[in-house]
Amino acid sequence: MSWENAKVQCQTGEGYLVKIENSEENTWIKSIVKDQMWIGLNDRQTEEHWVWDSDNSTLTYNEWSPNEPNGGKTESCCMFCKASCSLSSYRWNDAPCYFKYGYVCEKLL
Ligand SMILES: [Ca+2]
Ligand SMILES: [Ca+2]
Repeated sequence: MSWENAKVQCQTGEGYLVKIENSEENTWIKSIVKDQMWIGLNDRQTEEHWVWDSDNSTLTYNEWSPNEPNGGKTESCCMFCKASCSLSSYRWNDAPCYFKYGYVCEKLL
């Protein structure tokens, strides 16, 4: 589904699109990623100002794919990609927010 729909879907479960704060969390999430999936990172408000949707915080860690983000104003939502980015393991890519991917929610217990 689209990034926006994924966001709503996470909120319905009282969570949010995942916020990745460090390499340990990133590695753990990659271990459960099965397909291309949205995460909470986006620059929808201000181009090239990437924030996590859950709390509007900026990046403390990133694992962008080489040459990403590259989409300018046409790509403002972040997802895990592998084959479509010609990679052998998942890394981050900016993509058009209306593209339909899976998604990773996070919920505080
Ligand atoms: Ca963008
Ligand atoms: Ca991109």
